[in-house]
Amino acid sequence: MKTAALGPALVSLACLLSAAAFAAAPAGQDSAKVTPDMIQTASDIPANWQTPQGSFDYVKRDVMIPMRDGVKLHTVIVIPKHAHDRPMLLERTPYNASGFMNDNSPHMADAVWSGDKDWANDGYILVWQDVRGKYGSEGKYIMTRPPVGPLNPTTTDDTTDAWDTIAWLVKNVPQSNGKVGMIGSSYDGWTVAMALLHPHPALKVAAPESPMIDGWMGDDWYHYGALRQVNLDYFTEQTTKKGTGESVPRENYDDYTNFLEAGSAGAYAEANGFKQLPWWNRFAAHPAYDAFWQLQALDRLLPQHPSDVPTMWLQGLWDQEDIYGAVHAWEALDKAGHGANNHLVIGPWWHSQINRDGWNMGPLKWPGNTTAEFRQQVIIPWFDHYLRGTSLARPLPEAMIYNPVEQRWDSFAHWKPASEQSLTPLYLQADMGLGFGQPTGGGDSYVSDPAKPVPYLPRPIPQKNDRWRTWLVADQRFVADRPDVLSYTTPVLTSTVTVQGAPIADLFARTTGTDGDFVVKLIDVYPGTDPANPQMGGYELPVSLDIFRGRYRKSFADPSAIPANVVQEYKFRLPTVNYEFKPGHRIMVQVQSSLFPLYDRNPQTWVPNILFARPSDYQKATVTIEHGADGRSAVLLPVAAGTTSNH
Ligand code: PG9
Repeated sequence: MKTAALGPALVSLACLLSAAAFAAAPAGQDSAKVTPDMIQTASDIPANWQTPQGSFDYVKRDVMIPMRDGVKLHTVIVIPKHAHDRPMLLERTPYNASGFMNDNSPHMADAVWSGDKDWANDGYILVWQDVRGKYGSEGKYIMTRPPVGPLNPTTTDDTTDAWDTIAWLVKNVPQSNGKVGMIGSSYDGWTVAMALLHPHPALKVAAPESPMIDGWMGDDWYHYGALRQVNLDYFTEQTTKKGTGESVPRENYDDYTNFLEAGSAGAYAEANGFKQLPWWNRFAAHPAYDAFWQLQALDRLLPQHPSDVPTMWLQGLWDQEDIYGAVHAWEALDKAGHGANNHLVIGPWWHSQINRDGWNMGPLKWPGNTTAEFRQQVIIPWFDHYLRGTSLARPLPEAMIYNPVEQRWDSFAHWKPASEQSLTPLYLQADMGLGFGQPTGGGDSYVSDPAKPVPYLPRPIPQKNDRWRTWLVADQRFVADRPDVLSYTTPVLTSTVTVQGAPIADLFARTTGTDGDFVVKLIDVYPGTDPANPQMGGYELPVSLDIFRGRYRKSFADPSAIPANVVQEYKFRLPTVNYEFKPGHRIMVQVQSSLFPLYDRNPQTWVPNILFARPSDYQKATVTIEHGADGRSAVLLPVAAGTTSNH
């Protein structure tokens, strides 16, 4: 009361004082008088700053597009100035639509991020949208929200949101020709694939790039049941905040140490607060390939709802994040009879590299900028064909796969899905040999020690950095001296072995443990010296590799303990290749039982959920890889017809 009563008196006192302040300038310093316009008590930041765009060659619109349930999604639309009759390129993202304009240049092609510059130069209207619940969009965010159905009892998903967005765009962007193409890589490739489950009629062409298709089988979360634990950062980055989330704080520079000291992946996650994250809790309750995973696997759903939209399924040969998705989505559609409008493209790239420069893949250098050339000469003309009616110089073949040895694109009028491949076994042999001849008896053993797992990169391995992008082409000599890595090698080749398709690892192995992982790498061993390129002398280049969790050898949905000391077959598909092993080179197959810390450690004793294995569960095991009467271990190669081999 007292303060309130004094209020007006205080105000007039303040006025008197400030009047006194104006008057109080020292004699002779009249120019130092303080006037009211010098004083600002409100914020210096205007509520809604608008950059004058008069000189810009584009117009940017920030809009909220209403979905069928009333939720509004934040969408950025960039339109070339004076445009009319232009196609629209739509990308739906959880990674901040506003960030795709990452420069304030008045020129559209300079203002947009690297992946869209060529599209801007071609005159496209560019549209980026925040998915539900992320960044500027309303609604609830759900990680790769499953389609409406048993796992999603609402009326909306990323299929309906894409539909509603396209319906709005064709009505509300008068500069467009009413035709939309969808594009995007990884999560944004997943949103393209989701749109294809029931596409709006104005969606005329689509390119899911490195799309996440089956997170359990071979994309971001697991590979055949082995957890990709370095992706635990993704859980927090994506779901701790509506905007950019936090990454997990690190005690040590070397993630090998961080994950080893934590114990299990579950212990690491929960020590870092993950129990607060609904996505982690759902994830941790479903370590096997149960209904939770099966019902959201897009390579299962797409053939049930095939679209007529011409679609380019695109990924990298060494895609370190989503190497499974595009190939499997394309195969599933092709096998179900929808090959006519679905195409497969595999470039010599790391994950999402298509949107950046493509001069090289780690130490492998290409004769040109493979990504820019592909964008300008293949994908944009192909989109133009469906969105602007322009003719194509040549039709897109069923599959286009880069041949990294000949350094050229190979076109395939009929690319066989893996189930139709004919395979030639390349057998593991005695004395660490490798060859196409029948193997002679025996087996080789190593001790797999969970206290000393095999690293996937030379240590120290910091939290994801540039080495992450190219780890799949790392020279494998860094593990050659480890006693727990078996390296089988052919003699020097005298003729070319061409491999086109998906190699299959077919191991016969026994272990003293009751669970275990198997890593198989198909490697090209370069000749010992290369005067033109000295650092490639003797290089051991992984051509295709993957990991398989032994408990799933009989069923991905119902894991079972491995009977100790009993030979079991572990058969799993490796990533697709288009490769030539040249004369003077040797082929190598490496076998090991861990790939750490990218994948969590298998405790090697049976536990119901490996995510929560206790420290005492982690036990050494002696693993024997058979190549005799007890089983002829091999990598089954899709050797191209016409290839000759001397071994
Ligand atoms: N590979 C990332 C991802 C996709 C989908 C789910 C989780 C992670 C990405 O680059 O978007």
